[in-house]
Amino acid sequence: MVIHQILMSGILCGHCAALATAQVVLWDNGEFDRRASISCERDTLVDESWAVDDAIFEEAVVISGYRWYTILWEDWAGERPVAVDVIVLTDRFEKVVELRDLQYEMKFVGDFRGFPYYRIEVHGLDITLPSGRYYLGGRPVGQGRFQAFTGLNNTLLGRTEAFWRSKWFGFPNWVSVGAVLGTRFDIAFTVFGHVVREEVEAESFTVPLGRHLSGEVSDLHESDDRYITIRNRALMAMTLPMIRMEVQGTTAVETASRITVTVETAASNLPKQPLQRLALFDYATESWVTIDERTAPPVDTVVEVIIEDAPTRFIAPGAGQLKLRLDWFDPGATTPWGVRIDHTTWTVER
Ligand SMILES: [Ca+2]
Ligand SMILES: [Ca+2]
Ligand SMILES: [Ca+2]
Repeated sequence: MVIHQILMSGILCGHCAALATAQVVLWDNGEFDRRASISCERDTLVDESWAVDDAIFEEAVVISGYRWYTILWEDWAGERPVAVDVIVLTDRFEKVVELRDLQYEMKFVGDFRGFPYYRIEVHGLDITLPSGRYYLGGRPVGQGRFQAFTGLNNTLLGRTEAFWRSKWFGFPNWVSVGAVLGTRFDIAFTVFGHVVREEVEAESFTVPLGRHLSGEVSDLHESDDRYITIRNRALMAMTLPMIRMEVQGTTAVETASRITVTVETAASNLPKQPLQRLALFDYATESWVTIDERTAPPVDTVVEVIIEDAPTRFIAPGAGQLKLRLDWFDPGATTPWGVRIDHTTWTVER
């Protein structure tokens, strides 16, 4: 297998103003189900307690927001927390970051055992994490009075229940909440942010030119020698390719810093190989942009094209659609010929 890598540059684009950063739900552990809660607070009657629970990120992410539920014991006499803290730990409980005294939004949701509970949200965080499993927590900060408890639920998502630590209560090391409460619980929390890098698989394809012989869209997902095969047909026009395939995918990334297009293809072994051309659809100019052109190889060959020049124009605004076009031109062959496509993918990076 041969690999060609091309770095695209110098394509100018006047229509590619940066779009607002899209925030998506990276992890959702569900709502507070009003069964249990645990001390999670700082500078209240308690020096400090932390409750954390796990979230798994399949891709590298940037966390921008965190939401959880807090019961304010005795309603803090109507006062509000002065700030909140957010913590992120590795899956071995090593601290990645602890952000203190953050601004927050708080909304009354209901009562739990006679005390009000609130949904607290922190936004504007900028925590970049490699893919993996982490423990996260949030807590309000008081002024030496009252108490605060984090709302739990029994979804038991991730790989473990919630964990808790409070030197003040005699638990200086992390313990599972089940060890403290007698029942296993998760924390009800949601993590917001965006993925740093997304592998986008083909969702659909069409063969506007040529005859589709075999293969379905899932054959494009892996380099596994399972192919889409297409044979030539008569030329529709001298200027058009004999074989054309268009592939579509969808990304959650709205503003990309880089798009890498990877294709693995081969053409019949002919006296003269056809020209293979790759193009991406530019949604800003509504036209196709050629990103690679080469003689089609007779054996499976990977072509990787890196687009760093305003790649966001290749993503449909709002819908997130990507379109790739593969063309093969008349090689002047007198016998039937064809191509096979083993793999097409986009890697979209923020
Ligand atoms: Ca969990
Ligand atoms: Ca192959
Ligand atoms: Ca394949």
